[in-house]
Amino acid sequence: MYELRCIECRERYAPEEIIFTCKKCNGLLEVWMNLSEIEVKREELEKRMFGVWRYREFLPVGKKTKIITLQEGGTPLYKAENLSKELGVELYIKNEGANPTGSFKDRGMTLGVTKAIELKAKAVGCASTGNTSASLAAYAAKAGIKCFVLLPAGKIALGKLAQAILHGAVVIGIRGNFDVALKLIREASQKFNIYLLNSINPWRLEGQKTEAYEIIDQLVFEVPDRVVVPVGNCGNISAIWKGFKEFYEYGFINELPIMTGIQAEKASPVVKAFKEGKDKISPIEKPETIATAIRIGKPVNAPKALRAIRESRGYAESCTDEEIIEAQKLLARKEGIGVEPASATSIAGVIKLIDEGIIDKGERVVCITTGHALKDPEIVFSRYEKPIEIEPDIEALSSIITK
Ligand code: AN7
Repeated sequence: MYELRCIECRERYAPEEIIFTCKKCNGLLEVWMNLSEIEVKREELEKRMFGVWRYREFLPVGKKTKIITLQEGGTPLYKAENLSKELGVELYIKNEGANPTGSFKDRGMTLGVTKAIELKAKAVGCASTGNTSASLAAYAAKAGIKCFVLLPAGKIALGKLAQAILHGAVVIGIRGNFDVALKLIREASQKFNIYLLNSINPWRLEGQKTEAYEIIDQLVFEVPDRVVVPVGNCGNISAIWKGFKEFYEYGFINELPIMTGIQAEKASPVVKAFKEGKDKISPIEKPETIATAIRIGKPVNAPKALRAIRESRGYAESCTDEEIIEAQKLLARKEGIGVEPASATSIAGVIKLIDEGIIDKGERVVCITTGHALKDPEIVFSRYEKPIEIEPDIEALSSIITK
């Protein structure tokens, strides 16, 4: 049994209702699952294919529902041995770039688009800084349903834009930022019966909570000290925390990790609210960062993220664009893991928090890297060394090799 509940006033709503905020108090909604009805053993889970649907009993879809899946999840958890030595912590990387469309959004979309079909929606839509649109476009294609995506014009990394076009979404550039685009699609989704699949949709987050389940699985049911997550619209960190809490409540684990959210300096309303001890963020009207995925000034799920951070006795910090690029380079060149700038904020955050004494030596830290490096090739061309071009003779080549 599952239903929707308001996180503020606890009002309940039936799962069939298409609703994204509480009718009484306008609070955010979350899916409540009756975990006491679930009966599944660890050994049973371990027999199944590794990925989102391994945890079928914990996912709120009807028993007979047809699942729209691209075999998402099941991403690697790397032990970052070189960086661990350098930083003095036990560092793991949960590489969400290894998902079908190259980001963690796929976990949400398998659930969200399955729900859309269950609710007999004829079209789906989202606003996006890029990855959400790429993912939704692919899952809508698989489901055979129409897809509208609204993107801040000129501010989308090239790979993501290409994916949305490739998978046949109706791609609409908005002359404004993500926050403006989200407001517009929320209005349009009501007016035109488009099923909204931004992370304000609580069903989508149910797919993303499997990031936590998988980390526990991969650490052989041990709990890391800390999980570090790049934060934009605040859906993912909230979903991951919910996943850990559910495995705790179910009895699979008996402790919880510290949640740590990292934002880009000029798009960091959550960090500001956290440091000022506030429950609500003050929106940033003109967020700016090279990490375009998290160029968000009014994160809709901020109340959930702030709770996740507080409940877990966690922390929030921001990093500059320079620190983000340095971290991206470090991960690429010390560990062979290519991630997009937004993802590198988690590494940049760890480095900063070690310096600040927030992260202790020897801590077991899991960084979520949310999207693949190929999403944003332009950043590499503009911020890294240029390739060398020479005449095809051995003299010219020698001078480079022996330099
Ligand atoms: C690579 O695609 O918001 O805090 O519209 O693409 O759950 O928003 C992307 C977000 C981190 C932040 N890393 O996650 C979108 C969008 C990457 C991302 C985030 C995003 P949330």
